[in-house]
Amino acid sequence: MELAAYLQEKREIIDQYLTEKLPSEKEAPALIHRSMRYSVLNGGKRLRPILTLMTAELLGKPYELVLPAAAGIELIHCFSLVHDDLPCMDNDDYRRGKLTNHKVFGEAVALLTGDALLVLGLEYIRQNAEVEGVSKESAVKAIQKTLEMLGTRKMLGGQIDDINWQLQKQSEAKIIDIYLKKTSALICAALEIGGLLAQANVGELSALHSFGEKIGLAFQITDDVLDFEKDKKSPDKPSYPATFGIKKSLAEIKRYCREAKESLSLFENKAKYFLELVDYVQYRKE
Ligand code: GRG
Repeated sequence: MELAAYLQEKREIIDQYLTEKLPSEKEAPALIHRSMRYSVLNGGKRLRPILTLMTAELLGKPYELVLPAAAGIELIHCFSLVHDDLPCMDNDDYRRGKLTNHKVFGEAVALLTGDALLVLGLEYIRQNAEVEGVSKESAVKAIQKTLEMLGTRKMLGGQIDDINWQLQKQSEAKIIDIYLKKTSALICAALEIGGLLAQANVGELSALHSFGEKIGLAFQITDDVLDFEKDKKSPDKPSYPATFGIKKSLAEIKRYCREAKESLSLFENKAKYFLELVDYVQYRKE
């Protein structure tokens, strides 16, 4: 199967799971449930949960083994986007081509929607312990890994550094540190919980972590290049391309993509879709 068809198939699996499992808009308190569904069922690429499903398959297990956890990771991603868009953070009006949550529901509801998605995301990951074939021990490890990747030393820490990023030039090492935390950490969680639930060994887990860090960096710099090219006139938001220029950014994306591929060498040709996904990240235009 071609990568595009594979991604589409997996995206539909995630979308169907979330559509069925998220609390209905009719269930009280209806407002928060409507708002949660608004910010989840809105056409995201589902890259992170797809990585969780892909990891199970890479390890020779069916994707069903990790489906609740994959959906949980997507809810946590959606939570981070709702909060990131708030006026007190990035103050964005649009997300996934639609008005941001706070533009539709107001700031108080958006804040609580993010909270609700985080809590429910963690709950879905916990529910993966009930899937047949998953050991309790690996389920606990998956929850631990998720919490580790969300805390102040990882994703939350990256976001606080990002919002305090002043207009003055930051060192390259500092910018990379911020990207590793705010973007790579959740991608690493997506991969590593897939690995833990599917009984990956220590070497495989470490390869998945390294892949997540590199692909996360390439993904975030590409995201910033696309933003920068769209809105060159207002580089009010500091970023890698705003600091180091497009040419260096593209060279670094290429390097991180090459290193991401190298991280998976122990999986040999089983990692075919992962390697093709790296090319997709390197050349994506949206
Ligand atoms: C973890 C407790 C805790 C707090 C989170 C708000 C926040 C703190 C972090 C935000 C981090 C953030 C928004 C990083 C940007 C990551 C990024 C490149 C998002 C875009 O991802 P895509 O392109 O989006 O995969 P879609 O819409 O396709 O899902």
